[in-house]
Amino acid sequence: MEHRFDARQKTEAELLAFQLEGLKWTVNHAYQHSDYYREKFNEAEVKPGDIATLDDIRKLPFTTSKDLQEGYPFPLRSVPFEQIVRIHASSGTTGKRKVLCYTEKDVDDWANMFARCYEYAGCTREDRIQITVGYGVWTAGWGFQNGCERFGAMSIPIGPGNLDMQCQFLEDFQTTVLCCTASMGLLMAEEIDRNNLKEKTGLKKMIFGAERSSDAMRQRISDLSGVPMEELYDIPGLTELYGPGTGLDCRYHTGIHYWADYYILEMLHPDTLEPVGPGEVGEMVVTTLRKEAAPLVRYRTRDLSRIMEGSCPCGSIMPRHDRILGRSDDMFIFRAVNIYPSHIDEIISNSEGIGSEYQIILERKESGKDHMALKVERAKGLEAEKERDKHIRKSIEHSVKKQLLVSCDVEVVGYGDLPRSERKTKRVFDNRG
Ligand code: DLL
Repeated sequence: MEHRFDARQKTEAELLAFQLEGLKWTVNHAYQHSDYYREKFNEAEVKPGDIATLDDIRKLPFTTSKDLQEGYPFPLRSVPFEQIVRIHASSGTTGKRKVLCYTEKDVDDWANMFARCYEYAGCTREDRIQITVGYGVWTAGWGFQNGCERFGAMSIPIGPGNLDMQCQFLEDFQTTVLCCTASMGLLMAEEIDRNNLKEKTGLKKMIFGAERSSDAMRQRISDLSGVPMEELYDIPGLTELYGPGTGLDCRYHTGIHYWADYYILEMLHPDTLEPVGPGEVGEMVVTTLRKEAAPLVRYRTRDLSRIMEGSCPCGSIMPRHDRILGRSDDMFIFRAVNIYPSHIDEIISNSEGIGSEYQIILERKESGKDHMALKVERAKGLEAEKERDKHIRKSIEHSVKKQLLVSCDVEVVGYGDLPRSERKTKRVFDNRG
């Protein structure tokens, strides 16, 4: 297939040279046009002229979400207002929203970057792409929409909710690609199954992201929707870095190819901020190469992943990172053990007789002791049965104890009893005050 939106650079050396040019441009642009960056660079005693190699990125100071919040409402702005054509804000519900502004070129670059995602997912212009993520100030709907139009497939811009209409559109328009959050993917798959639509739709692929999805969740989505596992594509993205579409796992699923001609990705230890070793988990720190309105210089995303080594059978020179494993701020400390929700994902994915949804509820007892409850759903089609439920409970409690070295109480609830979301699902409830 012709790759219209792939990077122009054809070798790694060309890509690195392009990155160096972009890095120099960004540092110069930010220094010249943003008071915020100029001050930060001055404090760190670094000038644009000090960037001569890609390694010189390490001379640059970090940018954090706190900087974005302090600069509200137009943080990192590096162009005059008359050049800003749009703003977006993160879905975050805590503190001030992160607001990012875009020039016409930023919007255009993002559409090209996103069109590449459809290309890597093996879409064609014959595809009919139903977009069920939110439109509005959130980047999601706009990202999938503009990318789809740029790519040239037919878009069906429905947004979230309205499951009846979603299913009717799937059937009437013979949608071939469904774009959603992972949570909405599960909801839609359950709805397809409930309405016996598997045979009636032409659904071939699903592209979902905005949150982590466990292996168990992807397997359920595939089983219920009839879309094969190989055709489920994980798409990452964040408001600060344009929005969705910063990479995609191609059909070989060897990791997420990230668009290294748009940004540099460093994988750093979250405490020391030094590069982690090859293949080790670190925090993703990104520096943009051509973003005008709100460039990012060493922006700490808090997302954790690792660089995948070797090459992908698809032949792309775009480097890969693993799926996003969690966020450093998702971690909770329970009885002195650091636990990530992804640890629980893994245990759930390897347990029999249960569905993919769960909730972790942390409480502090009057005695002052912390308590962890884990709610899981019985697998679809299984009735409550005392002995079986007890076996499920005990086996998950045992796995948690063995793998995380802490105790928890498992409760088995009916299939579909835990809340479903059309956006991002909250699964950890820390009520310890
Ligand atoms: O969630 C953009 C997006 C929309 C991506 C739709 C993909 C699909 P924010 O609301 O700014 O933007 O949230 C960004 O969500 O830092 C990650 O922690 C998390 N995230 C996004 N995609 C994934 C993914 C959008 N595929 C934050 N896997 C990021 C895991 C993800 N986490």
